[in-house]
Amino acid sequence: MKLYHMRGACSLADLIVLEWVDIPYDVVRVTRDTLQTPEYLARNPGGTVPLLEDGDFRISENVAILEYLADLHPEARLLGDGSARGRAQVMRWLAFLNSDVHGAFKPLFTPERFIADAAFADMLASAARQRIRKYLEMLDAQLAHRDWLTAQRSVADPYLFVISRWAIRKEVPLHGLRHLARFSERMYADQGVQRAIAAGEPS
Ligand SMILES: N[C@@H](CCC(=O)N[C@@H](CS)C(=O)NCC(=O)O)C(=O)O
Repeated sequence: MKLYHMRGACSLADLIVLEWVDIPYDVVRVTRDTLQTPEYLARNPGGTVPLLEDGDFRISENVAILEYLADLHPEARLLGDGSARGRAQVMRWLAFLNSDVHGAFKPLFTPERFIADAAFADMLASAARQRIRKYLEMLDAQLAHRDWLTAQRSVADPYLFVISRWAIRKEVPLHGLRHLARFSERMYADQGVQRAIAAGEPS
């Protein structure tokens, strides 16, 4: 299996899941520039990571990739406890992270796509940080009485881990979000997470 990954990107979530389900993989490291080359766009017209190639099967979109990897190894139970309700709970958090929370970071990563006048970039960034802070409060509350977003470890957790790393990098205020902080510590202590970071972001 091949995973296309960009340093610091949401594709780290897929690397973590590859580690958790113990599938051998190769990382293809790309940059924002590579993503716009005709060769890459032929593979993924969206020009984004992650992109997964499994033999002759190619799939983009993070939610689809995470679900695919988890489905290949149902014994790892990364999509809930096997019940329709368990899976729905995992998908609920994954959808929220991928659409709302991830989307709210876009003005911080690529402000030029949202605002032509750089003079307003600070206002845009500050509004984005406030929006993200609200989302992180919801996530922190969800973690108040559990170790993971749902009753057991799932594909939603590596996505949240990526988001919490972004929040630090982009200076989103994190004061008081102690459940989220503990969640990050748990993830950093996990050997699969450590291997995924080493594979994707070698120093
Ligand atoms: N809808 C896509 C979005 C993925 C996405 O935004 N990836 C970012 C990295 S986290 C990316 O490739 N950005 C490159 C760019 O937008 O130029 C998905 O969920 O997989």
